[in-house]
Amino acid sequence: MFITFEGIEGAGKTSVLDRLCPALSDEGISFVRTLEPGGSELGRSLRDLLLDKRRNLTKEAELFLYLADRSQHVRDVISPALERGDIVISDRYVDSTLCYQGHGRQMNLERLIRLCEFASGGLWPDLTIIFDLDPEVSLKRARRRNLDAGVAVTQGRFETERLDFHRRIRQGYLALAAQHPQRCRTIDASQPLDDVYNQVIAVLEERGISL
Ligand code: Z5A
Repeated sequence: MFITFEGIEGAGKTSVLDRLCPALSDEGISFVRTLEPGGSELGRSLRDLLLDKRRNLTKEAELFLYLADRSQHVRDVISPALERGDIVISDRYVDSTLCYQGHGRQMNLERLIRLCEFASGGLWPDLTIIFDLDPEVSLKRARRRNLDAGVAVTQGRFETERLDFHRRIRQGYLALAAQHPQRCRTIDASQPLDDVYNQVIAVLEERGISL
């Protein structure tokens, strides 16, 4: 099974994965935890390029770097793990391109879908969990996290974007969830972490993964 976690920045995906993965290991479930950008060896270099806001990438250059990252990620990491029978859980995948580049950067969605199909070899997730919350709350969380980690509050390409950019991305995720009700499940990420985690566990249980 190929599972993706999606949502706006600071929505809590990493925090839930940090709890979920040890629980999967305790149950003896074989899984691979991965992420985009940066899931493959090449991807780690691309991630540095992509998230460095000093680079002033054009939106087209940014898009093609995300697609290059995805192509390598699918071939080197995701497909081999699925072929072994492992569960793959990726922190971000195709829907991030549709929402960030499509809704956020306002690039043509039909074209983006075709490019994502091309880069991923047509591999779509079986289940996508969308962490939904108000961007004002999630951006505060992300800034607090950066302060706690001692990195610049505005570190990263997207943290300096205006609030309406993040609002468009949120709406993009909600639209995707409505379009793909079989694949996508939306959870309320504004709740305390324990509750968010329990919502994720409930979705996984519906799909036959019991923890
Ligand atoms: N991107 C793109 O544009 N196009 C693409 O195709 C792809 C990606 C694949 C990757 O950034 C960026 O790439 C991403 C989209 C873009 N940019 N943005 N924005 P990243 O990998 O560096 O970051 P991210 O994926 O956005 O994750 P994040 O910022 O690390 O957010 P998160 O993992 O969802 O949140 P978190 O780190 O778990 O939580 C943030 C803070 O909130 C932290 O201090 C937690 O302790 C706290 N937290 C978490 N949950 C809670 C709850 N429930 N209550 C209170 N506090 C909480």
